[in-house]
Amino acid sequence: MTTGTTDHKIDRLVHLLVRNATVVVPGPKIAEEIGVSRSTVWEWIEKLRALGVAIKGHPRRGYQIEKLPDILLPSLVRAELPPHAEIGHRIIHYFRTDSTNSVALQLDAQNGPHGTVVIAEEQTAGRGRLGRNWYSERSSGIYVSIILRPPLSPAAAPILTLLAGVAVHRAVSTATGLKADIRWPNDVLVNGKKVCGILTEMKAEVDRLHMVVLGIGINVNHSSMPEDLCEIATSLAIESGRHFARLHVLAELLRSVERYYHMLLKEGHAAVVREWTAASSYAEGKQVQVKAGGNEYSGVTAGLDPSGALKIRRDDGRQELLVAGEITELR
Ligand code: BT5
Repeated sequence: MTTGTTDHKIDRLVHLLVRNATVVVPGPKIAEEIGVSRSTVWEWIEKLRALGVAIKGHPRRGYQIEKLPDILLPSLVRAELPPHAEIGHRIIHYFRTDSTNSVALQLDAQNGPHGTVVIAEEQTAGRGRLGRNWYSERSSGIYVSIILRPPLSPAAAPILTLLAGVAVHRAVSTATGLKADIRWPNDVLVNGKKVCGILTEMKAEVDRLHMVVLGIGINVNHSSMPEDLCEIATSLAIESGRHFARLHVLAELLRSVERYYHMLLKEGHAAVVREWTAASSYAEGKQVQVKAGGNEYSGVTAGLDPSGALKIRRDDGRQELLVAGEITELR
């Protein structure tokens, strides 16, 4: 259980125990059903226990799962999605990998069709924008990359980043009841601190997008953040004092991405811009410091243009249209 994709037989083992949660399932029956030896079943049960999955029992009597494990195994995630879901119809799971975005970008159309989702319990080299790092503590956060193959031109890429922000915003609000905010272009905040970052990457030709990878990292159950991040970052658990089933938050997120993706295809960019504007306190009238293309200045936000770029009225009176860059609130 280190770097390779998760053995689908482990997925089946957990699924079998979850399906039979009310009874003790005999070891030999498990071994037969998933096609491995009894000693392998025992070994895997031990590994799963080490990962915090509560399983009662022993090799002779059998095993019983005590509660739904908070591991984002494909069969458990799919069970939370509608039967005909596009996003998540194919799920690739790792206990540990370098970066789910790097994995997703390597998949061709056959192995990573539209809607494929790559998930890791832990990333050893999680990436932010511009070569920055994403802190990816094991089993505390959601580290997921969603592959889209939209019938759109590369010019639509920024709107897909905003779409991801809107989807996370909604999923976090629905799953936790916390009040979330979006800081342009892609940070989801709770109480002014970052709980989620989004890294959109793509493969494209001049006029055609081959693939867009929406990489989403959400801090869910971290009980504290590392010292260098705690001023700017937080988790859903820290802000609410509660523990959340990552499985539910992730399922909510995948449903939400699907919903907004269809909204984009049906109603166009304006619908995403509208949703983003409604969800973000940064859309209009926010006093901000801007860093973009080597420049730094302050100003007030003045809404999104139809492509998703952010309008800024600078303090020196000039107007700017931000397509990339960073903004921070001036208090
Ligand atoms: C982002 O970059 O916010 C995009 C992060 C995307 C992460 C996901 S996880 C799944 C997928 N696979 C990947 O490899 N990546 C994606 P950016 O706007 O550049 O912000 C990075 C900055 O946020 C860092 O320089 C830190 O200051 C801060 N940061 C790092 N880890 C954080 C965390 N876990 N929570 C909040 N802030 C963090």
